[in-house]
Amino acid sequence: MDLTGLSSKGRFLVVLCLVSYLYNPTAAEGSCKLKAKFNLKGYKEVEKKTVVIGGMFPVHQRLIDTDSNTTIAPESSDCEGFNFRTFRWAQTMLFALNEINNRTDILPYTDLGYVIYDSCFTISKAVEGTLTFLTGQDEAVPNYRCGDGPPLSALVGAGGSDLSIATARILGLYYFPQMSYASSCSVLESRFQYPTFLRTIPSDEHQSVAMAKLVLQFGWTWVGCIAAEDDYGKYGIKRFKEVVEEAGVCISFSETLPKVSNPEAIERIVQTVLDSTAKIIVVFSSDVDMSPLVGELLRNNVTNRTWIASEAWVTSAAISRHPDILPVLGGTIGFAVKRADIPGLKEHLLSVTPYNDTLTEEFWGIVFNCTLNYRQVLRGTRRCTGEEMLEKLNNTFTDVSQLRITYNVYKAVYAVAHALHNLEHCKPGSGPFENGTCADITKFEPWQLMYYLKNLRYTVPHTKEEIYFHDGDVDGFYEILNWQSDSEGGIAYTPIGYYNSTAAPEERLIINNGSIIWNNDILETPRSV
Ligand code: TCR
Repeated sequence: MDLTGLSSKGRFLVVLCLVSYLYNPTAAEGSCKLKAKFNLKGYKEVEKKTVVIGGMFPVHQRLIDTDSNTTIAPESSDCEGFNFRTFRWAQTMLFALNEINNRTDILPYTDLGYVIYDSCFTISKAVEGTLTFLTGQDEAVPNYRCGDGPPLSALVGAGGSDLSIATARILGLYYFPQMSYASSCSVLESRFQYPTFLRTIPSDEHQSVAMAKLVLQFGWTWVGCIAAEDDYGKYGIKRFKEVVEEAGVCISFSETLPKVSNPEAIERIVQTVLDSTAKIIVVFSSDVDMSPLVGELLRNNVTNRTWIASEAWVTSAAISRHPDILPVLGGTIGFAVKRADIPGLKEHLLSVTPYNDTLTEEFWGIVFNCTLNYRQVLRGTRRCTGEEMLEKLNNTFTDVSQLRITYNVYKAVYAVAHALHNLEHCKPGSGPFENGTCADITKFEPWQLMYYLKNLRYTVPHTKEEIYFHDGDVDGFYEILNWQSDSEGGIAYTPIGYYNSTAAPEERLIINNGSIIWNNDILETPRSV
């Protein structure tokens, strides 16, 4: 995509900051100038009536291990492990901004610019990005809004709950709004702790209860639990256990998936699974943390188990597209957030070129196994022509069949845009602030935008879903999916029911038992022992 295409109204701002700037505390001292070093499109001289939205996406999966010796000045670490799924999320934010900037009914007099950071699935990167965003500097020097650029509106992000918990603490200090698309942990419900946090993904309170109800509905009384070593895993599984244990279910084992590579720990977990008589195993984890376990399960050919998936891995191609996955994870049942079709998104994703920014350059090199960097060409890597065709690839990035978190990103960007629109179209005299005053879109305060976000009600384009927040949260709705074999021997995510937290208690969990196919193509409900 051509970033300059973002502006239909002639004025806009594009700042794309990335991961890899250096941390150099002395250089930033006392300076309030935005340094263009890693702003990929540069910082266009700002005209009035541009508002900047921040975005944060875990595009890389981890930090590169750096030397901890202190004989040289420390630098901010680089990241590795490019993730196609989360890169799609980041591109969806650009797509939504582009769509909004082209519309004449939302923010007709204002353009939305953006700054996007890569949180690298790492808390320190998320904090660094937040400080950089707030301060408007390449270096994270806490000096809120020292720049004289356009007003900042909200941060869309940051990815996993552990990251958002950290960024929400900083943003909360300034009463600065954060709109999350994937951070579902129940602790983020607390407006006392996180006063300016909102999200388009339901709280896991609903998911944990829904999972527990599912286990009880099938009459299972003996289950194993595995959770990632982060807030998502820990709190998700804790609440699940509370509910099932109260109903008399026993927990056979409770294991934790390590955050950093630890093959021995994974082998131990697989041994526990093999040694246990429990046939039902609940896994609360992201696909990234779960992947090593899946590899080990495949190596040991662990079959005859029924896996219960949390939202973060239930539609993950990184897991379900493993060759030979069917005998091991076929029959899995899991919870997924709402899916949508977003017209135009596929075309946008296919229009990405290697020259957009450093992320697209890296992406291109990885998907086409080539490089645009002449030094690497000298070292023997094939040179990219730039004419390679994304259409020809069957890739997670361009796969738009399961737009779920992607849809949440889309909703989050629209939420911020609608709130800004309402702020801009306030009528002086009948405004919400003191003596009926309004905020000024060219220089509003974060708490003023927060007012509009809290009281927002809007309809999402195309899907016509109506969104509003109760104290920052949305209703708990999940589709329940079953992993069945598709015509090519891969996995199809077949819907078998849903969970709706707003229905009457006995009508919340609806499952069509007849449509489930269990592990090893069995039609009969498995027993828990
Ligand atoms: N909430 C998780 C993170 C997460 C995620 C995902 C990560 C969710 N869904 C899909 C990668 C892919 C749901 C959290 O930490 O809150």
